[in-house]
Amino acid sequence: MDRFPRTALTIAGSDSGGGAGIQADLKTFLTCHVHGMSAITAVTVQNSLGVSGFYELPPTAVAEQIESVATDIGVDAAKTGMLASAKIIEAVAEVLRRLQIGPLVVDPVAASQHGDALLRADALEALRDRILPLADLVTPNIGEIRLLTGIEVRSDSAAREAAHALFELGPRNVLVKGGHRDGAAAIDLLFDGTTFTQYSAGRRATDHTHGTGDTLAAATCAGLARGLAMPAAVRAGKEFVTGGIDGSFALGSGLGPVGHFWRVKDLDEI
Ligand code: PXL
Repeated sequence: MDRFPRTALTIAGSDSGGGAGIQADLKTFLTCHVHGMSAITAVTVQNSLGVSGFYELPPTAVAEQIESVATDIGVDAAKTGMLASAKIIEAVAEVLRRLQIGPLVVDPVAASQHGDALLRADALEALRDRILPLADLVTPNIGEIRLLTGIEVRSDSAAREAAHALFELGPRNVLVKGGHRDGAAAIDLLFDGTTFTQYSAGRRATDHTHGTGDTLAAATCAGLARGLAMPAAVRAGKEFVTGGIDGSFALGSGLGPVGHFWRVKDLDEI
């Protein structure tokens, strides 16, 4: 390894409540031992009760942040989260492509856990056509799969059908997340166009799951930045988010966040 630590870039929205978005990504990067960098796409106004609004950055400001860090510091892996609008998506896709930034994890964020929109309705097509073909991994939940493919994932066979349909949209790997499905286990399915790999974790009885999707994608991105192959990076991501859900906690009067510091040692001594 020529340089330590490795670097990871998140291209995402700010969550003022600190549980999801850029804030979740940077905390995850830290605990997964990579140097985290950020290109902010939008600033949400939110707390544990939901998102009451968001302010987009100009698309050029988003692209310039990416170009600035990529051309000086270097990016060992990147991830996208909330991309907000078609114009931001176009600017992000252009710079990612031109500077050949990757490996790239795409979390196709469309809405918050409360159901508040984080992607404008007219931006879905741009996400599908401009960003997914650049992805080394796309990590949709069942709601995002419905939006992107029209497939309703209620069974294992539908999960496989969705994986095939998403793969046809251009990413090198697809992770169909089962966290929002029923069942005793939260099963995620990785598909590389040929082989399926299953990742299972017992379902946790908690409502405090704000930021789980971001955390899984960021931890997987950190694994890729550190040189792990895709199946091992996803395993590391799943392990990290499962520990985070075990360590999640109530905060405010709504949905509490994933506990990002569960792997930090000696907390009592600080
Ligand atoms: O968890 C998806 C997500 C991504 N990005 C931002 C968010 C959320 C959920 O609330 O606020 C900025």
